[in-house]
Amino acid sequence: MAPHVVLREIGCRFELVRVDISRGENRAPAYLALNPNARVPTLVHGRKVIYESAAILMYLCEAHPEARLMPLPGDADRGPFLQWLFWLTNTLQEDLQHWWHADNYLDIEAARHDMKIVAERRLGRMFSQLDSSLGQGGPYMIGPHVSAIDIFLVMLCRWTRAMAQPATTYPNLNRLIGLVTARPAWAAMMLAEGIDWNGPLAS
Ligand SMILES: N[C@@H](CCC(=O)N[C@@H](CS)C(=O)NCC(=O)O)C(=O)O
Repeated sequence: MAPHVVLREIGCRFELVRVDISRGENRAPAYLALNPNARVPTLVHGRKVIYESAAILMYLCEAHPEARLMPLPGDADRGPFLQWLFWLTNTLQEDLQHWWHADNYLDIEAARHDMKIVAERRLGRMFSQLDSSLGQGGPYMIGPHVSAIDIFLVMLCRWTRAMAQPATTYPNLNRLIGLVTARPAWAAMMLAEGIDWNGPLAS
């Protein structure tokens, strides 16, 4: 979702190729040749193949500085940008993976159940941290201007939709979700992906 929104924000031409995880298409040999992790997304740009959505975001934002979605080297906001991008991808997203895909980590059902409970507790602390950070500055993660961080974070907020305390219940996060989802690039991404905030659109 996040690289897809950024592609639309920067306004470059691209072709979207659907990889249906529910049908195991991410494990097909042709896809594994591009991304041996069997994960989406993967960006193919000429001869370059790039996976990991945070890396794809940086790659796209650097190639299109005019979109102003990432502070460039030398900018005072570069440090906070990198901090949040790495934290979102290696900390917040990891616990979200534990909640959604406990089966990737544990074989025993009871242990998976425990893992989800712990993950949800940890996620509550992380979303409180984000909400408080947004409350002190904002309305975006690195101040008054939207960046790729906000797009990446709102994508991860959607992953909480089935949890007891989804991200929308945190006031400052909810304001950010409203701002990002109101962007035409976000709306176009959701339409093209055939999803809404709560899940897949009925076919
Ligand atoms: N760190 C990777 C994670 C990507 C990821 O986990 N994608 C999920 C879909 S949102 C996936 O491909 N899941 C397939 C699976 O776990 O089998 C990234 O940010 O690109």
